[in-house]
Amino acid sequence: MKKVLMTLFVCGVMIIGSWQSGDAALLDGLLSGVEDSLGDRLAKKGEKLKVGNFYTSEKPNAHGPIGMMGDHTHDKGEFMFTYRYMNMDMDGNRDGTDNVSARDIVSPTGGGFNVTPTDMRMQMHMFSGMYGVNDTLTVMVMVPYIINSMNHLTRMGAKFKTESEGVGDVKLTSLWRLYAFEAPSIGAHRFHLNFGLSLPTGSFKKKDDTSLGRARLPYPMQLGSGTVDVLPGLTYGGEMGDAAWGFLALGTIRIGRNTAGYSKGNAYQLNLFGSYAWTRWVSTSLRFNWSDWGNYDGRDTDIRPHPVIAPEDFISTADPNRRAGERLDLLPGINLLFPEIWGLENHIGVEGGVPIYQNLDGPQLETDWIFNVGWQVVY
Ligand SMILES: [Cu+2]
Repeated sequence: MKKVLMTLFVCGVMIIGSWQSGDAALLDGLLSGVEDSLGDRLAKKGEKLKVGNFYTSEKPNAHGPIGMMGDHTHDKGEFMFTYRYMNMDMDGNRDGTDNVSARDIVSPTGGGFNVTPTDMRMQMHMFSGMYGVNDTLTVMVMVPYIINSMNHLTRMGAKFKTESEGVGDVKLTSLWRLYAFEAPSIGAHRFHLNFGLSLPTGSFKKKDDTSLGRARLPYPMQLGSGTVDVLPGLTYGGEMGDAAWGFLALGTIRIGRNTAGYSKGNAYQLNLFGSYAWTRWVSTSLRFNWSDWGNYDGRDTDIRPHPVIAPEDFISTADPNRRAGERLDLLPGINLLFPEIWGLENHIGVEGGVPIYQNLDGPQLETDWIFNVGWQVVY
């Protein structure tokens, strides 16, 4: 089912991509038909339909909630630098939609594992740059620095912590404006296509001290996928008066396997958000983020936390078939736009939230709390 959805999603993006290449006369005909009838209706109200690749900034909600990336494009020659701090706290385990206690997971009559994670913190410093090459194409580079720490409980009742830190996978993305139209009574509507590559710059061979000595850390503590990942996406953004809203679908498709012998699961996420500008400088937002990610293909034979016991029986995090899940997050946020300083436009965004649904191939650590803050400078 997941594979089917993923295929449909990629096909959809590719079809839209081929429209953009301009040889689909059918779509052009359809769009000009819609344009004509919409134009006629608006003309009766004394309004003119504007069609083209335009975008307005200088509003606190001109950019989406800060936890989203690739939600907006830039005009020719515009440059934007962003720094984000992202924090995710995971506390307690879940199997399916049910909570399971750490004691139960390591009990011989319960889960039967020898060790279990109890909680984890994932922090990320994300540096990104966007540049408007022309009024159709915006390019984006994202460089993450990841800091992970995980606490564990053993069957004997001992506790220990593992940590990993370093650069994650660098992403190169292009955003292609497809279509935009606006008129006073219908607001503005814009569509763009996202297409990117994630490069295997993050380590997937991190080691640390465990209860049984120094060893390669299990899957969730690794920093990168080790594969080149294709990142297709589609974005719609709307705006009317002080309100803005949008939809952003993003996929992650792994190409081949990494040198450790596995590939992480494919994933996709769907975002739906609305925002409202209360003044020229302050807007608030609410975002729903649905994400779905698969189990791994293959395994890393160097993830062997015990010399005799099979990795997937020893600890759940070493099992490539206990990685998948799906989750719906609800994230309120605030965006601030500051007055220009030295010709630079400054935005600050804060977003925090909680999952309202999560279903995991567990036992697996559940997400409890998400916090994103970021500073954007547009030149
Ligand atoms: Cu930007």
